[in-house]
Amino acid sequence: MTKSATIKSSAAMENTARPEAAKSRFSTKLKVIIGAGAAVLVLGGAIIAAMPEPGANKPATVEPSSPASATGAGTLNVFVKKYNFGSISMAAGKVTHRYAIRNTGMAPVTIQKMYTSCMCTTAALVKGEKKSAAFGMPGHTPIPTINVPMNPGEEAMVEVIFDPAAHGPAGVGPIERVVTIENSAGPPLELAFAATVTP
Ligand SMILES: [Cu+2]
Repeated sequence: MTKSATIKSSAAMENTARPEAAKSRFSTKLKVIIGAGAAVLVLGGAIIAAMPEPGANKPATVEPSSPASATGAGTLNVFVKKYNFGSISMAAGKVTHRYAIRNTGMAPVTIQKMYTSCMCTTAALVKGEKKSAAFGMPGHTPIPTINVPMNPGEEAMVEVIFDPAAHGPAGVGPIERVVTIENSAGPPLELAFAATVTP
């Protein structure tokens, strides 16, 4: 497989554009590791997520380096939108889940704000080595603008912590919560989780 053919096929499969540097590193690794198409998506995501990026070490409050309107549209996507913790107990304490989100579009996307639907739940953005503060429910805690840039192809994690004991004895039973991510690409991205809480 030639280098250009590798780039073309991986780009076509994901239907997304990557920065040129990421593409060439990606295809070089790909040739070494495997030529099969099915693994490209998985490997590509893992390699890109593992790569250090210039923006990754900046404070979360830094403005994006280029405007979202530069070329085409950015698109913020999540791999699994709804997660189920199953049966969890108040006695066992807080539970955590990380959602993987990715800019699958052609232009940078800015993550502006993150907040949760209830005071028992917090959400933090983990991008590279950086982790934001944990944000809660509007009205209970301040929800500052964070302006975290996501370049095309970039991934981050949304770390959600749910405290099943936060509502006291009344919190027993099935629950559902939502984490909202306001972003420059369009309507807010909503991540949901469910659980059944026991004492
Ligand atoms: Cu709650």
